[in-house]
Amino acid sequence: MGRAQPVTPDAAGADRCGALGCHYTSSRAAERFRHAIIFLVAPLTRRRLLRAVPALGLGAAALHATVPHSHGTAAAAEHEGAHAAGDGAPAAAGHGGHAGFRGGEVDHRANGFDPHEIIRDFDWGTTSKLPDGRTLREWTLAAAEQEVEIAPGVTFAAWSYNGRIPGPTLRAKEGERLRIRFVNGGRHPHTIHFHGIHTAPADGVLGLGAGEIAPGASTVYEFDALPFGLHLYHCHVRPLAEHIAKGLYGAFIIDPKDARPKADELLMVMNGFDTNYDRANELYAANTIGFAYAERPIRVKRGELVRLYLVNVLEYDLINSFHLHGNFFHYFPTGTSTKPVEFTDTVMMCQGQRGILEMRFPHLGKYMFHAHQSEFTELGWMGFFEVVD
Ligand SMILES: [Cu+2]
Repeated sequence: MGRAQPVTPDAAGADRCGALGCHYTSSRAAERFRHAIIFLVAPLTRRRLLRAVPALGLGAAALHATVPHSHGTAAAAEHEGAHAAGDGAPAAAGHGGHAGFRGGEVDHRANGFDPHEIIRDFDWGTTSKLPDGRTLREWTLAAAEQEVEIAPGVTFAAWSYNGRIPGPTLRAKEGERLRIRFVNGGRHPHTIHFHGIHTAPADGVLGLGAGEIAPGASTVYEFDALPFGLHLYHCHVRPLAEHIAKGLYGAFIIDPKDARPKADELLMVMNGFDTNYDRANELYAANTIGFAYAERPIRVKRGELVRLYLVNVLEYDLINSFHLHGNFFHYFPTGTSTKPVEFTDTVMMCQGQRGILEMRFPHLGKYMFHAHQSEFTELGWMGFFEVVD
């Protein structure tokens, strides 16, 4: 391990990293909205990153040096630590011959969330009865700013709902009354815009209802759970792309009155991270952490019905996709019908599109899933199902 690089004050009073080629300065000089620090030997796009990813994997140290990344406010110490950890660490080989960010592990505890928990974590809120006998279901969501380690050694100055990305997977039953209290704990105005059928004031956009919610302020969104299906929510404050790309989004499921058949239910929100704020993503994932489900496959049972709620919130890329190996699935676009429209192994989605996939695995073993844009796959958006008895 090498020693930490010195951080020295520059003429403008900012802390500047002494590492060769590192343009890092502390938050004192950093532009306030982005609070992003770019560490690069040259302007690096994801295409350059892809060329740098060796066929057999990319270690955390190499990744740190290669991926443009951001540091949060007053992150000089963290930055030093990252350099120190990076020096001389070997690049570990990925398994299976595909490129990966191997050789290190994301600290899910420090992040405050784990994609392996998010995948089966459905938040039913708290319920009570309204005078008319209907169920009222309630949640509180708070926006916050936090550092998230999105790949080993790569941190991103994120914005989150309830400390996780994606935010809580809100789940209700068709026709219930829903009440969501929103508290803005961030330093920028935010909202929650829900997809679904509701009145204009509940839409969570500028000029309607409470409009944009100022830092420290709160509001309540209330509407009926309609229609049944798989929906999403996200912040709708301008610049919209950045408010979404920072991490303010989540899935929102409304179960039909006649419940779907029992299944092993999973959630994947396909996302990406623009770590150098050039409006192109450097890292891709389902549920935020690249390669999380490759490092530790998702266990499912042979012959059991698996229901995957799949949402695309990817910003900056026009399309995303999901492809399953060794199997086919029934596809229910937006989940608004209980009859599938397609039996396929690949589905393509624009931002905001979502759907339910149902499958049973007839054979034991590991089955890959990934974006069928190979570039996204190589930059994190892939994993495995591990079929067991
Ligand atoms: Cu926002």
